[in-house]
Amino acid sequence: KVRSPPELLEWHGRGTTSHFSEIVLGRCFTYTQLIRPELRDQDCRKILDAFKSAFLSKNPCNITKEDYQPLLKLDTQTIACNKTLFWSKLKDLAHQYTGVQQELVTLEDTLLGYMADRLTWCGDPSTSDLNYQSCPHWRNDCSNNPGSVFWKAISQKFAEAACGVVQVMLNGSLTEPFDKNSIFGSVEIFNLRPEKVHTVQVWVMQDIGKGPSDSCSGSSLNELKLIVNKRNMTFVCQNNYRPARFVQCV
Ligand code: 2NF
Repeated sequence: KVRSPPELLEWHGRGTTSHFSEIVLGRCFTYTQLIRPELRDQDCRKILDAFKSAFLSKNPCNITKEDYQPLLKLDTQTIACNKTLFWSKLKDLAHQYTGVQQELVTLEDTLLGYMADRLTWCGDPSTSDLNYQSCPHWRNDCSNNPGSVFWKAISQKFAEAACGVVQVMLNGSLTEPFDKNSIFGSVEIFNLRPEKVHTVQVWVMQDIGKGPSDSCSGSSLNELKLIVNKRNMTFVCQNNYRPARFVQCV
């Protein structure tokens, strides 16, 4: 198939990642055989099929959470209490930190998050192929695209499963470390179960070399505190949490 010139691209976002199916299948085997061998009996081909069935041959602006339910049902992984780490606008630092603090788990350290991290995917109603040319951009085209709906669905499930104390890493170098339109601010925080989660512990991390800041007492973090308290959970906030400071790159 000849690549269409840029002006004829259907959507404004990047197309499906080359070798999408091979990458997802390979990551699934890496995860279930090497990273979490307790999941070695998971059927990666079945997982890949469920993943692709969620969006293939469908309008990529009309994807729903229900499309991903068969995939989510195949994932039976559980996460221990007190071990969940949410992040917003600090992905790299959150992952550097879980790299050393290995019992903490971000969404990208779970099977589905690991399989999909940094990939793009979409299909088209007129074919059963992946669209490698372009996919809807979540701001410029539509929000109900395969990627956005996937991340929201698995973020919701991840939050619903959390228990005990949950950790949150936010970016203190932004004027609004807590962004109520982010996935953390719109999906994860509202899907924590107050019956199971007693405390939300926030670490507000600032870029190295920036002067002292006290984001915890700022209005953005206060907005988060109000949401947490209103949902009957305890709010704890710490600026530049020391153990995470040590893994922060200059
Ligand atoms: O790509 C991921 N690994 C990913 C994407 C979306 C959400 C992970 N998440 C989960 C993680 F587990 C975090 O706990 O949600 C939390 C982070 O999401 P966030 O929206 O709070 O944080 P940002 O740094 O603002 O965004 C993370 C990535 O998601 C994209 C954004 O462009 C960035 O690549 N993103 C944010 N909101 C949307 C949206 N509504 C979005 N992509 C599509 N639709």
